[in-house]
Amino acid sequence: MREFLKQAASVKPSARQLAWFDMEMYIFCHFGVNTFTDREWGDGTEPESVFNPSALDCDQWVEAAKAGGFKGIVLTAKHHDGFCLWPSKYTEHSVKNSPFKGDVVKELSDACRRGGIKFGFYLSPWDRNSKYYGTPEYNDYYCNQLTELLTGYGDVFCVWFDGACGEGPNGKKQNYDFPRYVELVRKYQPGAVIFYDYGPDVRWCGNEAGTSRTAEWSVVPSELCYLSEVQTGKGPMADYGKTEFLYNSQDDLGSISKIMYSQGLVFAPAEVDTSIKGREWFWHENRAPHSVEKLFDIYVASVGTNACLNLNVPPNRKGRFDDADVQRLREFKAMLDERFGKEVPADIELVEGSLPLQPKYSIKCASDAIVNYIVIEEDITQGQRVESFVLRRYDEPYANSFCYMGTCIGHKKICVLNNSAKYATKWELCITSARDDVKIKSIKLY
Ligand code: FUL
Repeated sequence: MREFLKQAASVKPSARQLAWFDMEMYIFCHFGVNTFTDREWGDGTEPESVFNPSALDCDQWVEAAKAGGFKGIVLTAKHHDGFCLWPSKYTEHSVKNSPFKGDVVKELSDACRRGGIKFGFYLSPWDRNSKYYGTPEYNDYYCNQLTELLTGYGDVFCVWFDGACGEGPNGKKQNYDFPRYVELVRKYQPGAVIFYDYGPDVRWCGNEAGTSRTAEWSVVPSELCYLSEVQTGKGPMADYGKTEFLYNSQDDLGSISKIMYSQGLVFAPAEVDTSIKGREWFWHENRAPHSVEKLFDIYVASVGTNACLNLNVPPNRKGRFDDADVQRLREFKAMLDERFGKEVPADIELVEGSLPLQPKYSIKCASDAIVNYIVIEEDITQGQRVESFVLRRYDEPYANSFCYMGTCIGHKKICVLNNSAKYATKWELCITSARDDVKIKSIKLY
């Protein structure tokens, strides 16, 4: 077991995953025929003439994303309805036959470059318009479109594959050739992370509500993320049981009790994708954005729980973000700056004699300080190692009382202190279990 846990502790992210983790937040844009038909899933019969943004302004999207602190935008280049936002050579069902005539993918990728943020795209494998869907030719069609997007629009940071697989116009379902799609992305955009429900680089967190699980492991069994690179041997119990029934919305994907049955482990961190308003992805009339407090909770549940946040902001029929959404993004950034803009100075020391797998850190700050958040980061270039930790306060009269119990740390863990704990001035952070020598990158107080 010890040997296997050491292997589990040293499952490492790729350079593209590290760059993605550092972005922390990016914007999702669902835009297409549904924007004009008031639907969430088009059926592929929408005439091209419905797509007609009257004042498309991708620079406005980029400025709004930046004002909210977001580092990139992922655009639905094609949703399930099959309508392409770029003039693809391989179909007539695109912007080229709409009154708009332009190329939204080009407008946005250029605007992102101008604005200094990253560009990514979503290309739905499910296509309810293509006559090829449900036949082997569809995989060629899909790869041709993927190649157009990978080669025509500069650097791409993320290719987002939707796991949805329904029937096409002829009533058939498609077997998607994911290994081939992955190979194409690696060939033309080696720096891009690939999102899909099950990895390879980024996996779905399992819900669209803006939450993640208590223990969000980046290191998970290869049975869950079968397209990711396997970095270990099999678990010590793999000959006696299986983890093959893992599903991405299950509560526990990566604790010791799960990984010990695995055939091998991969590094596949989670993305939390959710919408700035309601549960819908496309623009609809009269939808107010979530409150800024709710967006903050989503931030803590995603970025603060070892995941990245992909926040959907739907462009409207003009081709602009709603003013209310832009305003909310600004307020969100102001709240992040107010809450995390300035560290509370603290003395942090490794407690002498603590064990390598159970290190303790003493944390002290000035007597008049108020600490709302303690933010801990592991050095994930060395892998994800901490299984559990506690924060205890040490000032009288509360000496030795628990104020926070946590599981994973990983890229970033934001511990929200309760009303009484925030007035403490002495704490101890105790790692209570880890898979190998713990490598903490930073402990910060806000
Ligand atoms: C799902 C789709 O069916 C939704 O329309 C949306 O695009 C969401 C992000 O992924 O699978």
